[in-house]
Amino acid sequence: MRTQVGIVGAGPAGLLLSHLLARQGIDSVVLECRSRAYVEQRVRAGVLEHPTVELLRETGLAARLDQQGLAHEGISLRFDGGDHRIDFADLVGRGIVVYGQQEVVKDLIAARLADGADIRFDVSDVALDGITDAPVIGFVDADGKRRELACDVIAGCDGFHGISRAAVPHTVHDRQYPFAWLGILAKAAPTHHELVYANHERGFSLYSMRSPEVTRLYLQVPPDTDAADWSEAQIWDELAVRLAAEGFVLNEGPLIEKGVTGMRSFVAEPMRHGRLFLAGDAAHIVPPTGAKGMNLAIADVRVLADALAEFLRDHDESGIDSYSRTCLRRVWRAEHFSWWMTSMLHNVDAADTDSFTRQLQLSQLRYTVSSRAAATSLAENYVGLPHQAAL
Ligand code: RFL
Ligand code: PHB
Repeated sequence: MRTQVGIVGAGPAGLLLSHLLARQGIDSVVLECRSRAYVEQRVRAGVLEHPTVELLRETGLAARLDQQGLAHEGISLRFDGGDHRIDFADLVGRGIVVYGQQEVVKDLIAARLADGADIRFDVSDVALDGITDAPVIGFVDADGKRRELACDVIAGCDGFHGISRAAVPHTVHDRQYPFAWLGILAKAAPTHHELVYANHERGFSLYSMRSPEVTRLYLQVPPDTDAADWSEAQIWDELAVRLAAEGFVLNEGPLIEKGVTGMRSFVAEPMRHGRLFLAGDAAHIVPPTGAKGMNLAIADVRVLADALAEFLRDHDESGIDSYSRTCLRRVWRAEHFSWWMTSMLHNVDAADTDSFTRQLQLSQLRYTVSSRAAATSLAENYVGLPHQAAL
């Protein structure tokens, strides 16, 4: 088998890269170790930044997004018993769209298959070879046969637990947080039309949604929490306490999903070795508080698709040579924003609610909601800095 770009991983990064390359006349094959049903059902991100939405529109991927996505023009920060809206439309003239990551993945798979793309699900034993000059990806296909895919370049879009990162000699920047998120998806109509980020002395809580029928909610929990330890009743009681605000009603409903997500900041530098390029979670992770993970994966592959097209079509290496540097500037902006939101909103010291850290958090929150300059900074980062911005 031979292709121009061998892509490992059919998450948002790998699938969008394949789509963007095809638009520039470049062939690719996508290898995914999970089944199609699994990647289409995996519940993850929900917030699409403005530049992400624009890119999906420009590249013909937004038909369902424009019908079903929920356009939001702000978020609320809730703390100290008060609710404070950050008005994105007023502050920066742009908003976000709430649309599940698995819906983006479904749209991408449908578009690629309609275009005759070669996406192989259920592959195993993926191994990368010849990275410095003549790349070959070895794998066992769904039918059990061992195959080799020769390619001009490899894109490692295989997420945080993939195999690609290990093939790039890199330096790691890593921070783990002393808490996790217990997330639920509930068949309950949202009662509030925007996201609520709540700083509460019992811990952070986030109110989000997926559709007019489905609410998505999160609770800060200790990092070693087993989701099974929380009954439905306990979850609803705790959410009611942490999200409480005047006039706020929480609709309860049966749970569709329940899981615990760890919190981590992680960057591997550089994002390229020879003819292997890392993109998305394979190279970097942010804690979910800033809603940046999928958006960063999408920004990476936009840069990568252009760089690879120039290289493969015009033999111009300038884009592939600057790929890692260009992406890492945006990555570090998102790392900072996500760390900042996380630090401001979580209870880092459950034993001592009068601590120095707690007072700093409350001061930062009061400043953020009362100063137009501070609120604008949050809004500009949250809705997403333009892909072309000098960062
Ligand atoms: P993915 O989505 O992990 O896809 C990688 C794919 O590679 C496959 N794979 C392999 N395939 C072949 N061979 C191997 N050896 C392989 N190893 C792995 C995997 O099966 C998978 O299909 O990475 P990608 O494409 O870089 O996309 C990144 C995003 O998925 C991630 O950043 C976001 O989900 C993070 N995230 C959020 N991002 C946002 O932008 N906004 C949000 O609101 C948001 N909320 C979240 C989140 C992540 C969460 N969790 C569960 C981690 C909320 C949560 C709870
Ligand atoms: C979500 O809806 O899943 C979501 C929203 C905002 C975040 C993280 C997750 O910051």
